[in-house]
Amino acid sequence: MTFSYRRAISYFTLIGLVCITLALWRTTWRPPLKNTKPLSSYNGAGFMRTLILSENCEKWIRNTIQVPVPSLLIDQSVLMELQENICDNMNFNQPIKIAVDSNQSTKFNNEEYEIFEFKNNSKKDYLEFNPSSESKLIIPKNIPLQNIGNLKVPTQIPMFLEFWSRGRFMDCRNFTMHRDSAKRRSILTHLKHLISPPRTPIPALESVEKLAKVREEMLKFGIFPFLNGGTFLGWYRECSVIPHTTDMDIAILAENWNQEFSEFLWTHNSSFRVKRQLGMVNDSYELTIIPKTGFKTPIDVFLMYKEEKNGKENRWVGGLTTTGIKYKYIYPEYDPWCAADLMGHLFWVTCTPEDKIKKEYGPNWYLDENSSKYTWNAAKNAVENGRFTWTQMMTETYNEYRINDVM
Ligand SMILES: *[C@@H]1O[C@H](CO)[C@@H](O)[C@H](O)[C@H]1NC(C)=O
Ligand SMILES: *[C@@H]1O[C@H](CO)[C@@H](O)[C@H](O)[C@H]1NC(C)=O
Ligand SMILES: *[C@@H]1O[C@H](CO)[C@@H](O)[C@H](O)[C@H]1NC(C)=O
Ligand SMILES: *[C@@H]1O[C@H](CO)[C@@H](O)[C@H](O)[C@H]1NC(C)=O
Ligand SMILES: *[C@@H]1O[C@H](CO)[C@@H](O)[C@H](O)[C@H]1NC(C)=O
Ligand SMILES: CC(=O)N[C@H]1CO[C@H](CO)[C@@H](O)[C@@H]1O
Repeated sequence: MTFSYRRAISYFTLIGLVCITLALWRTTWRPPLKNTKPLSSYNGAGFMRTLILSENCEKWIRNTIQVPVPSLLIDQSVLMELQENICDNMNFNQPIKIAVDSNQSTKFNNEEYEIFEFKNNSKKDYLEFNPSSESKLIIPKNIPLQNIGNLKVPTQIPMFLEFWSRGRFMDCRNFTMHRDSAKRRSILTHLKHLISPPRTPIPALESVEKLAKVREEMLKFGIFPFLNGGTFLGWYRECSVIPHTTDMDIAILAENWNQEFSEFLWTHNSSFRVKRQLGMVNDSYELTIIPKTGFKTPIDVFLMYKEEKNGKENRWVGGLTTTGIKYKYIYPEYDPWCAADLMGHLFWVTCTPEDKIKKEYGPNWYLDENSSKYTWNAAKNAVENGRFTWTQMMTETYNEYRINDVM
């Protein structure tokens, strides 16, 4: 009797140990680090084309659009015709739309033009149209232009038109946050920090500058990133970066992805390099890139996929644990067609920010409490989504690179 009793105890202890080991393995196992590939040189094959205006088009512009002060051509129908670069049969029965820097003291009026004003603030990386009106519109400042007389003509026309259609300005809320001071933190939190020190928060301004640099590099490939996750929450709630965040998040609609950009990241020509690649381009793809300058802010880039559900179009981004479990963060109908200011830099955002934030962070999104304890797979809109196999994790879907701190 005693004997079998003992046996049962050791048996259960063994099972217990196995369970604990399995549970630990499930959360802590990760595929080994991989060595980086040597960087090559980028040949420019994937860059957006810049138009060189034909002689005919140049002549047409010189003859038709003579402006007394420096002006920017913003007329969509004229630009679409110029994109053909033929200009044999130019006929416009509306006044041509041009824009003039609001600091111009020479005002002019002419029935042939519809004149808009823009503000070119040296502290911002964007131009602001209709600055004083409700329908403010902002576009990146760094646009290739060709000067013809006083007229500046955009020469990446499809890109310029996209800027225009994504330009509606969205304001942030600028809530004043009441944050826990270090003193008020619980003993438990202190203990936790002793065992696993929290990652160092990122410096806001420099991080935003790097993020703007990523946007510039992506635009060379026609990719339009938009703010996502904690970076998006910080922008909307605080017009800033949440002080306790440790990385930046942006997303790209999957159909807007250009594989050339990831080629580019493996060259000397990018200011960033790949620290980690998760998933596959068609499933739960995520890149973590870091600036080559040694500045530590990691930037997470997510692809946002489309799916049909009950006749409705949903969007989702993936998440992946080190052991291969996939998550889906679901957003019904994503609409990243608006533009925002984050510390002087332009970023695209959803036109319905509050709606999206409530989906992800719940009704108490405006409290800091939740976001400081936030773990990535606790989002309100996250569901499990199958898993990658061990072989996939070892070879393809979890590549974290061994990168020396000194580069
Ligand atoms: C990439 O950088 C190399 C030098 O590091 C330069 O020769 C080459 O022109 C650059 N490529 C592009 C597309 O700018
Ligand atoms: C207007 O601002 C631009 C730069 O934004 C500057 O180059 C130009 O000289 C200014 N013009 C006047 C009249 O101040
Ligand atoms: C905006 O101002 C900068 C100088 O601050 C100037 O180089 C640039 O050409 C201006 N852009 C336009 C569209 O006027
Ligand atoms: C947010 O509010 C603070 C003070 O209340 C102000 O200084 C700051 O300019 C505001 N930021 C934005 C982007 O509106
Ligand atoms: C993604 O592509 C791979 C082949 O590269 C294929 O095996 C896999 O089924 C695809 N996944 C999805 C979700 O379409
Ligand atoms: C997920 C989470 O932590 N939710 C909490 C957010 O904050 C409110 C109010 O403080 C709590 O009631 C939630 O449980």
